[in-house]
Amino acid sequence: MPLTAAAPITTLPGENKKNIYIIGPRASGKTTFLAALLSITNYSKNKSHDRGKVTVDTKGLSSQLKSKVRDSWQTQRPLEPTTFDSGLQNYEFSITINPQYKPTEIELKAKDYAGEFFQELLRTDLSTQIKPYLLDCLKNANGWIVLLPDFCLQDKGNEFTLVKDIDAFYRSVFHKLLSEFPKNDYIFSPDELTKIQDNLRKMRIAFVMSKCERGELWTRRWEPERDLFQVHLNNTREFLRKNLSLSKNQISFFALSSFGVFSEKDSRPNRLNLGENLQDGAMIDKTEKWRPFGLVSPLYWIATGKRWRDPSF
Ligand SMILES: Nc1nc2c(ncn2[C@@H]2O[C@H](COP(=O)(O)OP(=O)(O)OP(=O)(O)O)[C@@H](O)[C@H]2O)c(=O)[nH]1
Ligand SMILES: [Mg+2]
Repeated sequence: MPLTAAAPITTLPGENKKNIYIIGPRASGKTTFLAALLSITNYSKNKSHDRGKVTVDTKGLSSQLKSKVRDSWQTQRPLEPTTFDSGLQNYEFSITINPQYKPTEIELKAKDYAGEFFQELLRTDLSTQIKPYLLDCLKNANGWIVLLPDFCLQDKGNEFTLVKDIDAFYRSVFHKLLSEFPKNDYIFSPDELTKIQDNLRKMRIAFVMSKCERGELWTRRWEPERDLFQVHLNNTREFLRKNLSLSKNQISFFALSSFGVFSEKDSRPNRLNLGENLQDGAMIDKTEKWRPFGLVSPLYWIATGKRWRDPSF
């Protein structure tokens, strides 16, 4: 007799089926984060404590992405930047927390935006290519995961250059994205604006400092709003907290490293720099010692409104 799949078990009401948008500047680690998250099941099994094991069930495109990043780590060849040219993929997967004991299942559809989006928002002549992506993420998202490294790259023709004042850059992007565009009747129709406003009252936004395995960030990862954002990106943090009509509990701050450090005792980054400059990117150094930090926390918070008990996850 063919086996039928069990219905999703959900212990918290309303948290299944979430549309998540992963947004951030070029090379902030968005695609790597998503692929790392999709690969977390085995790591979770081996984690020494048994508070909240996690399994991630991938299918179709999400399973392809997982393999692509594994290949890139094994061959130490970096991923290609994501582009809008061929349209964006919708990665579907589910996360089950505590599979043996009181399981909570969250089903997700994630869209991995190209970093180009972030930069395009600041142009006065917003390109027609960007508008549908802008509308989509403002109107249909349950949550955004916004990856912000404490250094930031932008496209300049064929090369990436470092943005000098990143705090001001991030602040202007969020001003456009969350304050100006949702009122702009030149870009959006009245019906679109109503839907955007409705969604902005409910949506949760996780602001995540990525690549935090670096020594000066790593020790500050437990209190990310106070010890990372207030220290490195305080104008942006103040703007998000004080100048937007989003309520306090719609915004939260996190720390993340898709690579992590070697071990609890050896906090050297498990990272290989690919050149002398930050622009050259980095690779995981020893895949067999992989211990990512903070992959599940932002998703769990978006889905449930609660902080995940183990912030290292
Ligand atoms: N140090 C460090 N580097 C990382 C981490 N995650 C990703 N990277 C590196 O950052 C670079 C960009 O990673 P991607 O995942 O392609 O970044 P992205 O945000 O998807 O970039 P776009 O698609 O261009 O917008 C690559 O060299 C990655 O290996 C991390 O946790 N730590
Ligand atoms: Mg990408």
